[in-house]
Amino acid sequence: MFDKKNRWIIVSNRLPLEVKNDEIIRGSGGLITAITGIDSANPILWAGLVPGEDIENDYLASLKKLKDKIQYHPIFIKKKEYHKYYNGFCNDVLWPLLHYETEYVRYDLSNWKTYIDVNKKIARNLSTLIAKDDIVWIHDFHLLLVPKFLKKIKPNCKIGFFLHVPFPSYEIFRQLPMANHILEGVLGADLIGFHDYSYLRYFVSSVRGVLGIYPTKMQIEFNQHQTKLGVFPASINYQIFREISKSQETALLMDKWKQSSFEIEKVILGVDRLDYTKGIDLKLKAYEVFLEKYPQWRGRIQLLQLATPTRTEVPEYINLKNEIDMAVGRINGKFGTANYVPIKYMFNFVTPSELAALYAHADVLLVTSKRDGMNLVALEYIVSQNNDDPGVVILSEFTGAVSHLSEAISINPWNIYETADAIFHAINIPLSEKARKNNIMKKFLFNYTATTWAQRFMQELEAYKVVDQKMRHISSEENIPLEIQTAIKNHHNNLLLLLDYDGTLTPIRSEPSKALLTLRARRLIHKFAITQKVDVCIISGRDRDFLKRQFENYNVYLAAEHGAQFYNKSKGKWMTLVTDHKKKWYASALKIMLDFANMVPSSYVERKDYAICWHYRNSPVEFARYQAVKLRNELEELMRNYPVNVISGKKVVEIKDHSANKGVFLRWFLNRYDFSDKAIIAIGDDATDESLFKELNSNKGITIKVGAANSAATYRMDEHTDVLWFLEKIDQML
Ligand code: GDG
Repeated sequence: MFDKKNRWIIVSNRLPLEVKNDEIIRGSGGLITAITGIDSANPILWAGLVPGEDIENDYLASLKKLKDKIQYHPIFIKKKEYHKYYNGFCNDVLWPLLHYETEYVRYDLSNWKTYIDVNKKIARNLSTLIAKDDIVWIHDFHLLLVPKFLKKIKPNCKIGFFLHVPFPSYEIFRQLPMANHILEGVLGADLIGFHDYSYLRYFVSSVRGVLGIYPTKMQIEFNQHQTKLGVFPASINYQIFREISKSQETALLMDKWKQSSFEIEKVILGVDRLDYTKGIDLKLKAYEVFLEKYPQWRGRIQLLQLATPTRTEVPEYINLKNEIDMAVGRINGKFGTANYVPIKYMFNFVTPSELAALYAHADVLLVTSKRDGMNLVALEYIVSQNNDDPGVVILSEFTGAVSHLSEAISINPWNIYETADAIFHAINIPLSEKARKNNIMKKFLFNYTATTWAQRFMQELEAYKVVDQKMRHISSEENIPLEIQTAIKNHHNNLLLLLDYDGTLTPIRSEPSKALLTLRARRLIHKFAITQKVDVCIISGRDRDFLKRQFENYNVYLAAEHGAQFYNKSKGKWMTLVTDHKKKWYASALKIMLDFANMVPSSYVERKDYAICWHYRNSPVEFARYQAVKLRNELEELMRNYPVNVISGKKVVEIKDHSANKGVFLRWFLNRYDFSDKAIIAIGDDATDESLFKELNSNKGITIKVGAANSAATYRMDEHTDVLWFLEKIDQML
């Protein structure tokens, strides 16, 4: 069981509360139903955006008056910014794409930028709220980048993410131009939850295809951070729906409904937001087919469709509304009589009691969603049924709910003939069978409530072991940590800088030959190199020719191939530090690697003096990754008696002399030269820098890791641009 004291910070796009004329109004929708249904012993703080100008004071004053178990934390945002982020990106790009409706997608670069900014803003705002044992649970596609931004600021905080909508297949998702950013963003979470296993599977295949990462089991490792995946179907608060359905108000409303339609024997109900994903058009077509095929039911059956308004100002939605209005009019015109209206259609919101009355009144609930993450309406309908005469659910197979509502009649909504027959079947099911079906599903929902959903998710999140990041964060938004400043001052500004190259002094490029120093970096290194007090040593996996070209005229030490070769700046000479075993393994390893280079398009072999690399960063991901595993196995098998290491890096397999190691090099370097009067700082970004950090930590040096991954270093920075900022700051100090 989990700790009931921990506060849950729930984050969603909007807060579920709006202030109108000094009054707080609660919103509706699936996400709100699921979250407000949670009855938890843990204190909950719900954070979300509140768009509007100059509304802070009124909103906060109204919130103060609100009596609620949940605490609310509004994040205020200007309407214009909200519009670009919410309508411009969430609803014009993500919503249709995630629901397979790619023809509705409208890209606009500036809206994407606003989406990034707003996600960043939310993460920053949250970071000021989060206390030590808080657990953060972020909801839905509006906030896909928040996990990454928040993890950066709060690496020790447990962050969960839940997707309320479907995750589409890779072939759809890959169309998204910013697919990689979206995946990288959400992978900042420690746990990602989906309604259905199929969504999880598609997510995994997209991670594989887009990012080229191979997840193991239910876990993904990205940037050395582990993200767990899980299936947690959302649910509703059983008690609340039971209570409303049994209330007097609901009973009165139901009587009213019955009186107004006393000649109708069967009522088919539809409750959907008027959205193209909900398939109301297909429902109407199927109902029309039903009335054609089963004329005996004309005059005796009615479709009661509640379509709640959504995005009413958007052209696509206006068109959709016109289309539905016309179809309803046409069917009513075709089959209606002076006493009979085949479709009762409401484009409106109803109160919870009115909704409960509709649920209780209807004989069949018809859900024809083209895609629907879950569909809570189906769950609400089941729970609201009267035991004496329960109704039947016809449920689209494209909803998440279909996986656990075992007794619903499952249909493919595109097959309108099948749906028409399903209606006929549903209204003819004997009472005992309807009761049996309803009991099974009701029992399931009695035990599996919104609280169970949240507890299961949070339990799993709490069990997640956040790798204890004791590393202190160095950020260009603050100053250089005092301990570093003191260490430099204590050594009278004498300093030895040990700097990795790729990913530290330059960004990682898809073509390694293009990873060159910027002018800013060159100037800095030059400035350090001419100072008597500062020594610089570049320690890289690159070969000596490359380093020579890059640092030709600088007075710096160079360690090439992870320290296999060393350039002594005072003597202007290179020396080899590893024993030359090369003759024994080099030629056969090269032959194997060249074979792989011939086999995998755009892959190539880089020959160094004491190492060989097979690079596949520009090759077809799946195929190359598969071959990389094969190559590694083959090299390990065939070279097992030689003094070599085979390592897999970022889209590279490398075989190298085992004594070429940055830690080993550093030990030699510090023994050979006397740096005891200098403060020593090492900065690096990849796995090969870890041995260097460990060695330097035991020599009381300062070690700095670039990137979010766990590391032996004492400090960490976010990216290579922070390294340049840091070095400039040091330069100013000297
Ligand atoms: C998203 C996903 C997923 C509707 N009209 C009225 C009203 N409602 C309430 C219903 C229900 C909710 O809104 C609709 O929930 P759904 O789950 O059916 O759909 P979305 O809003 O699209 O929700 C969905 C859900 O998130 C949860 O994860 O299931 O797939 O798209 O609770 O009762 N409530 C009131 N008046 C109305 O007129 N009072």
